[in-house]
Amino acid sequence: MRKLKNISALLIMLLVTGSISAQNAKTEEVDIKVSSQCTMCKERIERTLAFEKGVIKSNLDLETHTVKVTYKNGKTTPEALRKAISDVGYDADDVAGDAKAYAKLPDCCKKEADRVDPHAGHNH
Ligand SMILES: [Cu+2]
Repeated sequence: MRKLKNISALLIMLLVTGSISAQNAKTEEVDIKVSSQCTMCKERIERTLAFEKGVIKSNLDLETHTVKVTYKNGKTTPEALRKAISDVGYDADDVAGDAKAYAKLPDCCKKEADRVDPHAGHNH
């Protein structure tokens, strides 16, 4: 009887440590530098990421052009997230934005040099 008790204690310990390490491995956070310009970009990128497999949440800081993404470990990778952002036309770290998608972005979402509006972004 005593032996059985020890075994169940051991099993419980294994279960507890197992679930703790599973929890640690569950989510991951990554900061990705993006070529966002305005709040429309923020919405577009966050929406894109929301539909991406494994993404729990994302928040784009327009001041720092950085999107913080929380994702399920093993369900996606920072590479896949950068690819998803690139697919809608934005640069993501060292991955250049897809040229076709970028061309379709509204003027305000383009980089200053590419804007049609001559009043936008000529500070120099
Ligand atoms: Cu925009």
